[in-house]
Amino acid sequence: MSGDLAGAVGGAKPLTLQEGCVWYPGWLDSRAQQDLLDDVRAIVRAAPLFRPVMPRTGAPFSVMMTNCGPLGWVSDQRDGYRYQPLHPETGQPWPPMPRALLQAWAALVPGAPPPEACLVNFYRTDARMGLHQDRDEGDFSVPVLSLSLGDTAVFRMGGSERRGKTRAIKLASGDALVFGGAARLAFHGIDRVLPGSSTLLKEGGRINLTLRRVSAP
Ligand code: MD6
Ligand code: FE
Repeated sequence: MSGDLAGAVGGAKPLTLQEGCVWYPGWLDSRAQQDLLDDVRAIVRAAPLFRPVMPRTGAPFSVMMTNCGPLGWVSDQRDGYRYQPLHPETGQPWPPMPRALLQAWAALVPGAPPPEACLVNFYRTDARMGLHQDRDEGDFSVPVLSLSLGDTAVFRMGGSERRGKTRAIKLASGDALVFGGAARLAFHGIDRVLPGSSTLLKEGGRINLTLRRVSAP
């Protein structure tokens, strides 16, 4: 189980990428990363990874997913992107959010209402995520908090228009990213995962956790 995050967090100084978007390189130290990985393994035992498909086309994602918290993000061909309280394959409620995630939320998004969903994305080294906005939530005034574990990924971010200018940053294991304010609806995606860039996951690959407030105020 997770230890206390106090003293295990901080890392390099935060960098503002654009208004409302703050990157905290190395926010989790190696012990906190290992503890969070143990939490993720317990989540996956309770709520197995599933492979979402795109609305309408039914094209599978290259990323596998699961969730924890009262709500989880899912997608299928018929009903599209949405949040729901039950796992789409097991029909069971999502497991609770581990304490370390709630502590990260309290530290990095102070004053926000509690997160309702944590989407766990699992990338093998050939997985990617296309440019998208996170807009399935009922309240865009609350930031999304992202935590990364395992191999480094090339994270691309743009502005509020799909065709706008973009920049890329390398998100490494332990990095946190707060996506709020004017950046809350910025387009972003994962260009690629850099194989062999971390030893945290024995088989390689990357895990990204995004904590979200879903309900309208
Ligand atoms: C990823 N992240 O890092 C994908 N969304 O694997 C996201 O899609 C994301 O990092 C909203 C806010 C922060 C993010
Ligand atoms: Fe996203």
